[in-house]
Amino acid sequence: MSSVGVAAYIGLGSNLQDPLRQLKEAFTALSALPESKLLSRSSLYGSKPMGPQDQPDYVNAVALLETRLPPLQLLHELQQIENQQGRVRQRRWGERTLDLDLLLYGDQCIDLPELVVPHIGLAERNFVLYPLHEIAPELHIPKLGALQQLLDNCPLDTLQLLQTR
Ligand code: ROI
Repeated sequence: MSSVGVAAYIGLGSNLQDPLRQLKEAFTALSALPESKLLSRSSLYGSKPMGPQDQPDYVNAVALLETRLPPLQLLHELQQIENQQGRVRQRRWGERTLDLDLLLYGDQCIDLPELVVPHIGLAERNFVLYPLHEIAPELHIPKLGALQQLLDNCPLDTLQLLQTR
């Protein structure tokens, strides 16, 4: 990538069809996105489902991209990766093969029908905050403040480190 892009943070989650493999393949796909560079990736974490409890545990992680893609184009690329990896989502708040959430796009606040950034629910999700903190401890999040502060108010609970970087 030639000129400097925007720092975009992507949340990864899977609880179907070999979640560890899903996330590793997703990191590979993210590293091949046009106009973008994969700058950093967190460890892989195991987490109990938020939502219905009668579904498998999740594997979660966060990636940092530097990108020159505009937000909606990046969203579209993320959806394509989800689909390429045979995304199935059986029910709302239920199990899924691969979720790629655009968590943050620089310091921008985006409020569109198809995209809300910062991602809704970010402050309550330990499976997002802890991996994010691992790769960006000093991060400030638009409208929400210092990541460290959010972490202090979000218990580690059942989140566990599965595989370090
Ligand atoms: N729960 C966990 N632990 N991890 C996720 O990535 C995740 N994703 C979701 C819902 C169904 C809200 N629950 C989750 O979309």
